[in-house]
Order: sequence, then structure tokens, then C-alpha cells
Amino acid sequence: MRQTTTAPRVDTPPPAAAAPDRPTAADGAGDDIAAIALAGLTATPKCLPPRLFYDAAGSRLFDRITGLAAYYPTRTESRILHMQAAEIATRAGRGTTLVEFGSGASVKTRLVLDALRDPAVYVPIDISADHMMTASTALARDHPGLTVRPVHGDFMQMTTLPLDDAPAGTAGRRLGFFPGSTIGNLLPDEAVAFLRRAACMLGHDGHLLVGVDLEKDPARLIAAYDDPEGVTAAFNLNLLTRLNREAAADFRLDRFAHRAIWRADAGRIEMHLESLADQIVQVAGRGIRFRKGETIHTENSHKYTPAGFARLARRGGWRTDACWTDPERLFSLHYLIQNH
Ligand code: AVJ
Repeated sequence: MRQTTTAPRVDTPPPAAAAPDRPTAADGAGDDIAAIALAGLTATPKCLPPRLFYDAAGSRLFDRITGLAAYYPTRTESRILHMQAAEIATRAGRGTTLVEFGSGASVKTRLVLDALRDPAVYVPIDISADHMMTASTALARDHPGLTVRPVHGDFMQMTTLPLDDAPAGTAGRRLGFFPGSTIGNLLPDEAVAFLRRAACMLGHDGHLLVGVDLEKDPARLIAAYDDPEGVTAAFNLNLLTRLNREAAADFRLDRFAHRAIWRADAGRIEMHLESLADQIVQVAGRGIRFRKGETIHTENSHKYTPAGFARLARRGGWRTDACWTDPERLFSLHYLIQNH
């Protein structure tokens, strides 16, 4: 049978959104925590991927870290965003779709949205669905007229955005937003690969705003990752609590300690969980042996110079159109444009 009629196309803009869309599930949304944990804990040396930090409790602990006196990145980046709002708005243009990689509590997002001219759509991407939806609901309420399209998943596993049904009236470009120096969690070669994928996800005229923590006095860096209040230690140890609950593990938290070390050769802070005794821990039905002093490597946080990150961006297909820092040169914000 031949189809003779088609549904009428109505190209009117969608009504002002008062609530975010239901989240779209993408790759990484249904992680098998036990399998991921076993893979890392049977490797040599032992490691766990940092995205496991962000269960509900871990996301709350991270939000507390961002308010700590010793943890300068968040407030410094917010100041730079505030200072450069007009510069960002000019470069991004009108009707932008803002795509945030690892949106968390969406605090810095508000600074960017307030700066942009008539932003059309906000696409938060996060692995912590509940945390993201709470933030999206508040954000949609405060920005009537903005369409909020949350994506639940791991942006590191994505090569396209599930946005094929782009809302009508979105003529602007996509602006990627990757704040907080989360890019520092990646090894330099992985960061290059991510930047290439981001270019695909954002389209040929897409731009990308990336927050990058800067190299500095190691004592200052270590203090930021080993705060006197012990919040970062709790954040790191929460990984073990999560595995006890979600990977049938029996870690004793008093037998592990938080460690933060500066690796000058690699230009990065490393976080580890150090075993305080010889012990065997059950994880998903397997006995994992730890020697006293052995560690689980839980996070890398690479630090760059402005020129060093600009070189990395180039390898990833981008060029730095602007790089802004604070007066103390603690943190940097790179406005990237595609290199073609
Ligand atoms: C969210 C990955 C940027 O590396 O500084 C904070 C996470 N780890 N304290 C960082 C983190 C320990 C944070 N990032």
C-alpha cells in the first residue's frame, strides 16, 4: 500500500518549559558496578575509575568539597566566568544550545546561561541521574523559555548527542561546557580523544569552553586534595562504601586511608586508598588480597600550563581563541574553536 498522506508539520516553537524533559538514557547509564570494580581490583596496580565517586552520597560530598577553603578551583573558575561573561556571550552568539559534560549541581551553568544571549536549550549530561534531575528542575524553573534536555550517561562513552529531534527555533550553535578541570581526570591522550569526540558531538561550528587547573606550588595542590576537614578523604573512602552496597563487597573503612600525592613527572595529583594492613576483601564473590601499604589508585587530576593545554587542544582538533585566568594564575578557562 502506498502512503498518500503525511502528518502535518507544525514548525512553531515549543511552549516555554517550566520543567525539564525526562532524562534520555545514554551509554554508561546502566553501569555494572560489580564488573567495573572487579576489573580494577584484579588489575596490577589496583585502580578504580573516578566516575564511581558520584553516587548520591559522593555527589553530595563533592559539592561540599567545592565550598572548602583549600579547594580553590570552583570559586576561582566561577570568578573567571563572571569576569569574562561578556567575552563568552560575544563569541557564542544567539540562540545557543549549551551542552554540559558532567553537569553535577549545575552551579556554574547559571553564570554561563545568564551571560548568553537568548540561550535556547540546555543539555546537562551526567552519570548521577537524581542529582542531575534535581539541578535541572531548579534550573528550568529559573529560566522559563529555556528547553532543558537532560542526558543520563557517561559522556566519555558518547560519540553523538541524543538530540536528533532538535527543538524548532534552535538556530544557534552548540556550545560545549566542560568546567571544573574534569578534563584533568583523563590522561593527556584520552583528553585528546575526548576533544575529538566533543567536536563531533557539537557539530562543525560548535565551540567549547573548558576549565583547566594550572600547575602551581605542590603544597597548595596537595592541600586542595587533602583538606584539614577531611571531606576529600570521606569522598575517596565513599567509593568503598559504594562497593560494599553495590558490588557485594566487605571493605572495612578503618583499614584504608586516603592519600593525595603530587607526581611532578606526570604533572598530576593522584588520589589513592592505602591498605593499612595485610587483608583479604570479598568483592562480588571473589577474595581480593591487599598487602599493607598497597594502594587502589582512584583518581588522576592533571594540571597544565596555558600553553601546554593549548597544545593538547590543537591535537584534539581545536584552537584556543581565548585563555582567561585569575590574577593569582590558579585556574584557567579556554574558549576553543574548531581548527578547520
Ligand atoms: C571534579 C574531577 C575536577 O579533580 O579536582 C576533587 C574531583 N577529586 N577533589 C578534581 C576531585 C578530589 C575534581 N574534578
